[in-house]
Amino acid sequence: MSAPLPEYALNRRRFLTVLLAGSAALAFGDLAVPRQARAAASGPFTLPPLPYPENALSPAISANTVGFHYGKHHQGYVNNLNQLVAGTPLADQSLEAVIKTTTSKPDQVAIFNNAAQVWNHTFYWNSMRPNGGGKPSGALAELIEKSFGDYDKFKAEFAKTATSQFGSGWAWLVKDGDKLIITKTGNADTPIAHGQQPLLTVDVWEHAYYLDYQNRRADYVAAVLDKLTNWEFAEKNLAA
Ligand code: MN3
Repeated sequence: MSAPLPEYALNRRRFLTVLLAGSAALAFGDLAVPRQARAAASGPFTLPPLPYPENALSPAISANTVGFHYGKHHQGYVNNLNQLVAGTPLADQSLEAVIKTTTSKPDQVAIFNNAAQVWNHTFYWNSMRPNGGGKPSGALAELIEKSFGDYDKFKAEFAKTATSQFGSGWAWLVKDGDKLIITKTGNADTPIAHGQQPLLTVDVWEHAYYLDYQNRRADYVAAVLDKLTNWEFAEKNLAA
């Protein structure tokens, strides 16, 4: 139950820091202005709209979880990133360029972490859809068979990778040459920092599932694979 509280507490502290620094417009806006306008007003990076209503993934993922995860955590990474790059050349770069520029640089860890988390979460929301999950079709189905044997073997390996990530992180389906592989990354790390092309991801930070599943990460991952996986999004990434 430890992950949501420290992150939220961090956002609160940043909020107070901004308030004390005299940026009254931003601080007040955080309370009063609608989400999109608020993000746009505070810096170059914005929170992309959620691709579906907050309750659309229920019961696999509740509206309560999506509300906190998108509205507090994802928004928090956007806010942090905007504060960290303000007045630097990174403020004029794309999100992907910021990630690639700051990866593996010890003095830019905070910028990398927040930029990568903004990107990873946008990718995560798009990796799911209401009434998704189950087996893919077409070229993707063939590639799953070629790479893993069959869909059930793919699913078992993905679930094993997602549940074995120690602590916070992400599980990914990644394009690797002419086949697919399953990988995991710790904390904010992301395949695009390593030149890889991801097709899908599942967030395995506790904040992604604790309100609904408590410590049962395996049940959360199974629900995503069975009910929510957005294979159309994966197909689009495969063609990219
Ligand atoms: Mn998350």
